[in-house]
Amino acid sequence: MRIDIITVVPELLNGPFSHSIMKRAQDKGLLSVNIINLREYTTYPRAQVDDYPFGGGAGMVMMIDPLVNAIESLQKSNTYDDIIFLTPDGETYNQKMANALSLKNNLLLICGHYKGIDQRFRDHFVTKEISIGDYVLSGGELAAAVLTDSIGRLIPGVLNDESSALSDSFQDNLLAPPVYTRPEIYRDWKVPEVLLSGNHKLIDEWRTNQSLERTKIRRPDLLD
Ligand code: 6GU
Repeated sequence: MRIDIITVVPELLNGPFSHSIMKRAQDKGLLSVNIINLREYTTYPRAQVDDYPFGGGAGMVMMIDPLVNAIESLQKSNTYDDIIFLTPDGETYNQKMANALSLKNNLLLICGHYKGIDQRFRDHFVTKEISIGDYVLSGGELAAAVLTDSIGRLIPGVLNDESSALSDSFQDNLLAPPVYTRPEIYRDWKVPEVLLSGNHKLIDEWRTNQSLERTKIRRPDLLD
């Protein structure tokens, strides 16, 4: 799978994919992440990519032409399944969307900045608009990192234990159960007996119950 990300702050995306699971996914050749600097595609002086809004008002607006230049250049060698604009007024992201996107081959993510981007770009190029929650970030980069990580880890072969993505919180609309490791007793806090029993039927039942209880208390909306 290939994920291309267009940004005006490429430095922000240096870290998130260079470590841990995202690094392994790329080393294994299962995921390729390409950061594209929008300023390389502008024809305006001083690498300008934004301008004042028509009609006035606060903030700057990202111009359509650098974005179209970048996309059309990328499209010479790529066909995108989706062109996704990261924006706080997009559809709220969730695990179901991550699952669906992990089945695609080529995604292009566009990071917004300033007051937003020219609406004509959204109307004519963007195929999906996604927000990662009801709060405002300074730009779409952190959201693009969230999408890339959550999608990348679902690609078959990326996680060592294939089943471990299936037991994540949200995969069955339930939160994950509590987990424990050594030591068996720390201070006077003991690991639940059932987990030491070796009885996998009982352990599975306990985990399912814990998941249900946790979900009821913390996220009853998931059970509706
Ligand atoms: Cl995708 N972008 C920005 N700027 N803020 C956000 C967001 C995206 N999702 C939640 N807040």
